[in-house]
Amino acid sequence: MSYIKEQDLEIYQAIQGEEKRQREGLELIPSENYVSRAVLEANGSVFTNKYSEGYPGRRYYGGQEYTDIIEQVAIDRACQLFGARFANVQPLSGAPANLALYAALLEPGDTVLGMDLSHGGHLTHGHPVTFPAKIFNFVRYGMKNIETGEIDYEALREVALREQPKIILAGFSAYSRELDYKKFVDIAREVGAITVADVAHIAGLIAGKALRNPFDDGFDIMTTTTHKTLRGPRGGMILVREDEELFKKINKAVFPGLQGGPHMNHIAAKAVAFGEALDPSFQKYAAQVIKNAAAMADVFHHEGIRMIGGGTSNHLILADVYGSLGITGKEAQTLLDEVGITLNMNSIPDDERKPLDPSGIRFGTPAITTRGFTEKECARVAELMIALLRNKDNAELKESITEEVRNLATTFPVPERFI
Ligand code: DSN
Repeated sequence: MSYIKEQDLEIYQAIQGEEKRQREGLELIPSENYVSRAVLEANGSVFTNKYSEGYPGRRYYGGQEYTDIIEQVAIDRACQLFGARFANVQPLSGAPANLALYAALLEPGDTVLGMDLSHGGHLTHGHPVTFPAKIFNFVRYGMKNIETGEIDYEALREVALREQPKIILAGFSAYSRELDYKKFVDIAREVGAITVADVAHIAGLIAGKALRNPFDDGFDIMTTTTHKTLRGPRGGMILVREDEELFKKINKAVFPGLQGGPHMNHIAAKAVAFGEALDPSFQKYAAQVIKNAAAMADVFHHEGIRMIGGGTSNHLILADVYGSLGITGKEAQTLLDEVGITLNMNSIPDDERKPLDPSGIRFGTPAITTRGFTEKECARVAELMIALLRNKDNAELKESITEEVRNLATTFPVPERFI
């Protein structure tokens, strides 16, 4: 950091501040994590200087002897991690990966069947405010029972039979239960649709063999980010189980269809992170993420706080704090921020409140598990959260919670290496 410090104090100080915030607070945003120093080094490497349009062995610029090495290593490791035959590691993030997917497989006006955003789906699965929603026809499925999280597979089948989608999307950003991938595949086969799992949130849990791999049930494609449970740099990726023709279309859609030069520094960092995820220790991490989330959910359940889906089977929890405690998601987010616990406000299904001041909070365990938290500490954090939300005007309690949060953070420092 000595160069930034000398040259640009303002940015140096902001980086230092962010590092301190990450070190001293407890990160519960379920889509965030801490990367290793090795990943940070690769991300900050000289590959940032390089243009590499094309793919390994087929580039449009010279000087590619090292870019080809890192991209091929990233591809091979990604395929090994997820049991895929093909991988494109160039998408800049999850949203561009999904855009490339649509560009590769759809004509304007074609239909995609995806999970309703208000039931846990993602903006890029066709929310009306997004650009793809102007081009393609998105139709929806949701939960049959919000209290158990069970997906309405009968309705999903009916919509599929009626709308004849080209793609059936499984995947979410605020859903806490496992999907029955086999049911998606059976329905897709009936209507001749391509099955795509957007595993952005749970990629690390799949790679770590703690959650079921959609490819094992016959899914055709997975899209993902690389920076959430997978614990890599910010970025995206598209995996194809088997079909080379699908993969060729995806490659063309990513480049030259939508992107120019790939961000080779990010690809180097992806390769390093995938190497870490292939280490046996990563399976322990993935299993612990889920155990820790379950421990937090147990406390919420015991304290009578409503959780959408009734609890969790993955890394995240969506709690209805407005319904259970009379405090809005926004108020809860702010209060928790003030004691050093970061999470995000989130709409709940059929929320009567607006997205910028919703009824819920969404939180999870990927980052605190990276710090070494086990069920015991996670249960304690859940207790502290609830105590604070129940006693928001008690300044003394707030102070003691702030201190306990800081002590937990000091006892479990952010690690620098994972293998
Ligand atoms: N922003 C990501 C999340 O928090 O889930 C999804 O895009």
